[in-house]
Amino acid sequence: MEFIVLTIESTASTNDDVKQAALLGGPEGLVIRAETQRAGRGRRGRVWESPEGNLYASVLLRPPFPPRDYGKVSFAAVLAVGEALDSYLPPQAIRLKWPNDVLVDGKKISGILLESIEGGLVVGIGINILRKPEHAQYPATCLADRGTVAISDQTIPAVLNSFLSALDHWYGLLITEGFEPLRTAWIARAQKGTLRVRIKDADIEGVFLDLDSDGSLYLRSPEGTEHRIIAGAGDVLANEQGFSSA
Ligand code: BT5
Repeated sequence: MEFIVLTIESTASTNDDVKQAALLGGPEGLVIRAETQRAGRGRRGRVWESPEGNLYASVLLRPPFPPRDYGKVSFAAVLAVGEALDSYLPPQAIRLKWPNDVLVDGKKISGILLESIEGGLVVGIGINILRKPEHAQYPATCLADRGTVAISDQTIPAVLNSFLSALDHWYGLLITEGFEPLRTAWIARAQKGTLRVRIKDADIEGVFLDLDSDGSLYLRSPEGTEHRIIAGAGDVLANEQGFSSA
């Protein structure tokens, strides 16, 4: 895929900018990156803190498959973030947490927000490079805290470029071969152990068992019951390190 990257200084949310460009007929592969966001957002209306020094970008995709399968693209994006960060962190430091978190030593370094639009999908990523929220509800980290490579002016564009080539790879594979190769790669890097998931008003705690062929999570509760949590239906609240993302 051909990516066209536009970099702007400040915006409300790069996801909104790409959505607007999509409505005007923007091409697949359009990427808008901002140095800072005034109204960066996470899932379900949560705030994504977006000070200068980090990566904030959104990519426009026009998947050749039906919207019911769009959720699988978040696994392509998560795998791509993991790979983009690999060369900056100690081996094994990165873990992928269901459904769409990237953790370093159990702390959140990145967030992914997928929003579908008529005829397309906006994939927004935030990666903490120099700054992390000091008072986040849950532990957060940034590359500068944990990285093994010095950060320079070139780090943000370089991380974005690696992310885009890895996204191209995993998204391409999803189109040509289906979800299975992504499922296998995701499980290999997954945060396992005990997770807690909120479904509507109830919390379910359990040990990670598997990822289903549609991206759903299988957990076994302490009483031995197996639960299947459909991607998008629940948020993982905590694992044994006490990390929460909801
Ligand atoms: C996410 O939401 O993790 C998705 C974040 C997506 C951000 C990108 S930036 C480019 C594009 N434009 C946007 O407006 N958004 C996308 P969620 O899983 O709901 O996590 C949000 C929670 O993470 C918050 O409630 C905080 O607890 C925490 N948080 C906020 N800012 C953070 C940061 N910079 N680093 C780590 N954690 C953060």
